[in-house]
Amino acid sequence: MAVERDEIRIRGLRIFAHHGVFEEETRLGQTFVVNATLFTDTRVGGLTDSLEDTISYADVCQFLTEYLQANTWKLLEAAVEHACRALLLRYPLVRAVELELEKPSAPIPLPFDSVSVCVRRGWTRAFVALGSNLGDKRGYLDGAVQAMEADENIRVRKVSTYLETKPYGGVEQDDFLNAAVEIETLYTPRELLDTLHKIEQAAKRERLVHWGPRTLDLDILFYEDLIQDSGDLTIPHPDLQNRDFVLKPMAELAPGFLHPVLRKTMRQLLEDLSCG
Ligand code: PH2
Ligand code: MG
Ligand code: MG
Repeated sequence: MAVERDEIRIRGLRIFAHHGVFEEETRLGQTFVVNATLFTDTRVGGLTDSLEDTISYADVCQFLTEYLQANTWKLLEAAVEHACRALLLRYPLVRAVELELEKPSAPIPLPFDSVSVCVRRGWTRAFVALGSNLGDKRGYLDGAVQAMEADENIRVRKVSTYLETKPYGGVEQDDFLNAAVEIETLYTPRELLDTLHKIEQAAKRERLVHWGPRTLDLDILFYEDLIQDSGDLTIPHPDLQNRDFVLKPMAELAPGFLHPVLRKTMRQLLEDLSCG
């Protein structure tokens, strides 16, 4: 979500719609005011001077108006959450969006100017490790990539070469097939983890032996440069620097990607491991 620094700003777009907790609000409707900032790269459009190379703000205003009129939510929070998502799916050039929805005539029996909810949502670059050492290994990895592609909250950007690797970690078992993928996702880290677990379960993964044979193992390696340790979800993956079956695919996908804790690139980490 960090790269694009250019902004297309829409201020004061008035939309008559029916969102609200109270029955009168959904029945009568009222005017809402939208402020939107689209984070995108305007460089190409700036140089070609062609509307095809950018996002038409007129189009976005029309889209937001129709979207907020076609649906009804009780909460401003729900309306902005859904509208952000709809915008990000509709306009692939938008990396992130900040959306503020104001309700100047909100039912508050006190003097006030306006109330609003403002959120920022966007695509996050993340990396996922894939592994299989049971059954149709290639089929399980292919299936996992397809399952990620089929999820509209995930865009698969790059898939590494599949590598045959010796089991790491001491358990005697069959060789692995390993890979990594670069994705962009609208999911939070927790939502992404839950989604990957569902894909694993669909591959009939059984957690019998810890670190034992598995049809499909999907691990979050990085979520942009996020550093998080919350029990069952540690990002970056805490052992990736010791695993050549992770570093080789990572060095192929993103050799210059910097490990946010170790402050070394994937290329450097792989070299350290090969030499150490
Ligand atoms: N996964 C493990 C344990 N050991 N070894 C290889 N080569 N590849 C893996 O994916 C792997 C492993 C636990 O997740
Ligand atoms: Mg694993
Ligand atoms: Mg795992």
